[in-house]
Amino acid sequence: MSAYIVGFVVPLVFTLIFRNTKNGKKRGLPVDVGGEPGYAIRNHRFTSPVESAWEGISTLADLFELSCKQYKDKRLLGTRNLISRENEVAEDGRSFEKLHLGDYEWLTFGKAFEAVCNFSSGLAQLGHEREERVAIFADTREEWFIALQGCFRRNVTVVTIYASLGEEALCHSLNETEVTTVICGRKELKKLVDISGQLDTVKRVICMDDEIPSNVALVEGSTSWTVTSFSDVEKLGQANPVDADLPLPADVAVIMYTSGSTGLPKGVMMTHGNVLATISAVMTIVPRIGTRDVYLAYLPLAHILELVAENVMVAAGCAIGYGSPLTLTDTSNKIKRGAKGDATALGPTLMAAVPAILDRVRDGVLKKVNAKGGLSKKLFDFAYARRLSAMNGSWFGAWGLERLLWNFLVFRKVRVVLGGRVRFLLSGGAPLSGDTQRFINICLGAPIGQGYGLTETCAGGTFSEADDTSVGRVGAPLPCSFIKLIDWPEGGYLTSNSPMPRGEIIIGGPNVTVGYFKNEEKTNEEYKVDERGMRWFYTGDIGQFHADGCLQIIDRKKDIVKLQHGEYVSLGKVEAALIVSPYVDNIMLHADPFHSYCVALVAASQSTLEDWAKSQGIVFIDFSDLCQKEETMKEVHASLIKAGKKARLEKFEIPAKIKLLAEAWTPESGLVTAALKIKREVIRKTFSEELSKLYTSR
Ligand SMILES: *[C@@H]1O[C@H](CO)[C@@H](O)[C@H](O)[C@H]1NC(C)=O
Ligand SMILES: *[C@@H]1O[C@H](CO)[C@@H](O)[C@H](O)[C@H]1NC(C)=O
Ligand SMILES: *[C@@H]1O[C@H](CO)[C@@H](O)[C@H](O)[C@H]1NC(C)=O
Ligand SMILES: CC(=O)N[C@H]1CO[C@H](CO)[C@@H](O)[C@@H]1O
Repeated sequence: MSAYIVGFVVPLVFTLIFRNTKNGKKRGLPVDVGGEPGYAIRNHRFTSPVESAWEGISTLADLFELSCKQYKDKRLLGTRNLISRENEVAEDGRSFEKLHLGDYEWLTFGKAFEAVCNFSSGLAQLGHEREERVAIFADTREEWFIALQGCFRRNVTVVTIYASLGEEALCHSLNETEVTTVICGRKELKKLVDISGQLDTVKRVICMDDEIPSNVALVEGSTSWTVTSFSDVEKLGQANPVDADLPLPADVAVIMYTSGSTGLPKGVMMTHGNVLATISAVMTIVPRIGTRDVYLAYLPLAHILELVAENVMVAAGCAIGYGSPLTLTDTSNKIKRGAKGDATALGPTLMAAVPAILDRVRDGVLKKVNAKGGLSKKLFDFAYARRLSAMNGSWFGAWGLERLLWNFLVFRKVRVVLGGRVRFLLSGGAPLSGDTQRFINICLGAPIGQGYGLTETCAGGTFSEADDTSVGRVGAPLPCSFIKLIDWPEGGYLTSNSPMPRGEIIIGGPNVTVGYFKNEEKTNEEYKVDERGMRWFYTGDIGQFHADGCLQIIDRKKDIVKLQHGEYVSLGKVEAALIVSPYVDNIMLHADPFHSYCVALVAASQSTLEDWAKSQGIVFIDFSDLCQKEETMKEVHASLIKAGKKARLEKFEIPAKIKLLAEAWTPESGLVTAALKIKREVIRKTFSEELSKLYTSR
């Protein structure tokens, strides 16, 4: 996954807002709700929260079966066949695995349904009891989805775990949920074997790859695990069919472990009803979604955004082609030179992305344009400026001859990077910067729907409508959610603030999950049921409502620190302002109530810093050496101060001292979450020495 880290997710974005004042369309409307006093908004089209968009359908298993019957011979799940695996040796002697992948091979809805039934029967035949839980621990792929639906047909709760999760967190989640069957890929199986001594409840492993790693034989001898390949489970089920044992809406479908920003991961329990509500709501926001659409699936399915997105595609009769972040485009790291990336091979019309990926697409395009230089750069810049000023009106109003011309001359080549057919992008996981949103809008010619939601609310929350051309906001409430702002006087955020009501965001509706697994205390802290029976989740995020009912995230409660002299510093806000420095790959601001100033840890951007050093004639052994140098630190610090001033930060908000780190922060290193948000507690602990040095040294 390391390829998807280069960019950075801005935790909070304070961007300029281009308001679309011409059409005064109200996207969210005030609503009267129970519970704590506050300012609540609902979706403009639905007066009460949507629970299911389909008559008589109340679980994910029902929905899948309905779609499979309806779209029978249409293609549903596609996977590329592997032509060859090669090792390429780079100049520095390191070797990289490169894949040569062929075309997509498809399962129709009908065949996918058979595969799901077979797997479901096979699971029962292996001896997995209904009350026991299954864990899926793997990268996104076809078998993941089949296994998920197979479990649903037997009312088996699925525990989902990020493939990049560390050992401790992995043990914790498997232990806590007493999982008996783990479904994983070959790579994850190796990890599992390493910790087999600590897993008391696991009895069976189903490996999605047919070749089973060699160290497994050892474990099979010393533990009671049985390891079966996925295809054998399907065969077993096909030969010995077992009747379905369907769940009810209130049964727990998934326990999703989220790599929280602090401590051990928490398991969020979501019922079939919860997930169905979000799916029903998301169906309404993707314009004209239908059987002609093709969706490229590559984000982790262990993330609620992807899980909901794929189920939406099934419900709408779309085709889902699987890919991975490392093979996404023709120039992706793992693609053999000259071979096709996933997007080129599939030609998707719909994609989901996290801001980090979109930032990378943008940086990649700009790099190419700058490298070409000369006339073609001038042309690009000119076309971009023309389109930007045209877009300042309405998105749909921006048709016309000139647009066609620029698209043909300039942007067509950019569009080809993602296959050339993308017509709608769904972005979630973290706020997208306004710059990137505009860039993607213009270069891809496709609107981006930006969502705000949490695992705890089953990704339900808000979503920006396709015709909303503003940037920096996350849209109006989804049809399945009510959004309420409540006062947070300590932080100075009140619903009586003008010009906009502000406060802590709480989310209510049928989408709000039932709570944390085996953690009643935490559940009672963050979830509340009001006197009218509605469940609310307290997000800890601070937002404000615009006049048209759209939400903007402006801060986060626990990221605000009071300095020695009483000034409040919002860590996320400052980080978002400073990360624009070209030398910064990632940054964590640290404020301490016992000091009057802030300090920062900076994961430095290797390419820009090395370029700078070369231009200055600075000699260095390696990047880590360069990061230690006084003059490098000064240069980066100066650039941070400049960025801070530009964003009108107060003096006390700009770090007085910084430490440059040569190593990038990746999910594998545990310093950022799989959604690429920084994990403050972990980073603080890892670099506690560096931090205290920053405060003690002169
Ligand atoms: C589904 O499984 C759960 C947990 O084992 C159980 O409590 C529930 O009654 C089951 N639902 C049905 C419809 O059997
Ligand atoms: C899981 O449980 C086993 C036995 O109960 C214990 O030895 C192990 O330390 C536990 N691991 C974690 C991460 O809690
Ligand atoms: C968009 O229009 C507003 C006023 O209508 C103007 O202030 C702003 O600079 C414009 N932005 C661009 C990128 O043209
Ligand atoms: C599981 C859950 O939270 N269900 C709630 C869904 O929302 C309705 C009201 O819209 C509540 O009555 C349910 O309790």
